[in-house]
Amino acid sequence: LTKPATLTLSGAAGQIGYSLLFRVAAGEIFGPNTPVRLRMLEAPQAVRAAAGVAMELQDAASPLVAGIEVTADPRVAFEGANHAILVGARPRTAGMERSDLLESNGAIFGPQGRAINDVAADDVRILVIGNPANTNAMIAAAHAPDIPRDRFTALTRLDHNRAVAQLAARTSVNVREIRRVTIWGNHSRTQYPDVRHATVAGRPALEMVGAEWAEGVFIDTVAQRGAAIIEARGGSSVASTATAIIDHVRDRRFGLPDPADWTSTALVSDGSYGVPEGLVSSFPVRPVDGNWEIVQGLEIDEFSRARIDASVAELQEERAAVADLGLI
Ligand code: NAX
Repeated sequence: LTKPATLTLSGAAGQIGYSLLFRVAAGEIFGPNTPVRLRMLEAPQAVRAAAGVAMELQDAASPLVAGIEVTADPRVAFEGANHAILVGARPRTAGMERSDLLESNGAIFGPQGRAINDVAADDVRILVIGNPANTNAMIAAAHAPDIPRDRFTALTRLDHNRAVAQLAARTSVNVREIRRVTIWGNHSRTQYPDVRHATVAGRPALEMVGAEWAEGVFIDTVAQRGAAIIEARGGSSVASTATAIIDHVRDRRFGLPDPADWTSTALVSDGSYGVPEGLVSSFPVRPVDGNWEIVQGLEIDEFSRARIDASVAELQEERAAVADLGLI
């Protein structure tokens, strides 16, 4: 066995936490040779529920679990953390103004960013799931000046996986035949799922599916999948989100099954593809030495440009709103 990894999960008593923690304990992220210390961060009113989940985790008797701690204090939770997975957020409720939503999330992600900055391990990587995920990641990064920007990501792997699955279903192939799909922009309805560089069993995807589907039904299905699941299931995506979190962290550590492929994550823009620096936007990425690197040099046609710009415009509005509120 190697040295244990320390993973801090916020929102640990929530639905995604309940699905994710048991899979981490079973070795799905770090493999069978790396023990994990689990730190469960919750809001004070849910600490008791988190302690109940911790009891169940103990009862799973996983040989890979090197410790379980429950706390409501970010400075305790992130102490020595190698992986910070930030699920806990203030959800949007009926009638809530966007500024209220951003403000209450600022009150969560600002202090958590500061705590990560001060007490996490030197190699900490941060993945934000709680919505609005991109902007919450930007807020956390703004409060963690000592941590390199490229450590901060927001999850768009679920959108990516949804896009891969839709393309595979449309072309009647196994998902393993799909390469080079991209999610651009915000984890929201404005996102741009892009198959223009994608291949299906080595053939250009666009030729196989046609522009009408790729620019219409495909984009709508992927971008509105979360809403479709809420409508059908009566609750938001939980197990598929846990799968996407596992895929994201595992692939960054261990690499993609095909190194010529890429995946998607939202990260702090360095200005690539005309996305203003500092916005947390989704890009095509590959893991390089444990960090995500943006795949460079892809040709962006007029259709893609307009779709990327539209989603980036939404991110810019969110940034302006949190700047007005003094959150960054
Ligand atoms: P739940 O409401 O079941 O769980 C959230 C948990 O976070 C609760 O237990 C709550 O007590 C906790 N929490 C609230 N404030 C906290 C704080 N300051 N510190 C620590 N914990 C805190 O929601 P769940 O289904 O688990 O989803 C959580 C988040 O994931 C939501 O914001 C949701 O919008 C987001 N999603 C993001 C996705 C993505 O692809 N990026 C997809 C799925 C999901 O909808």
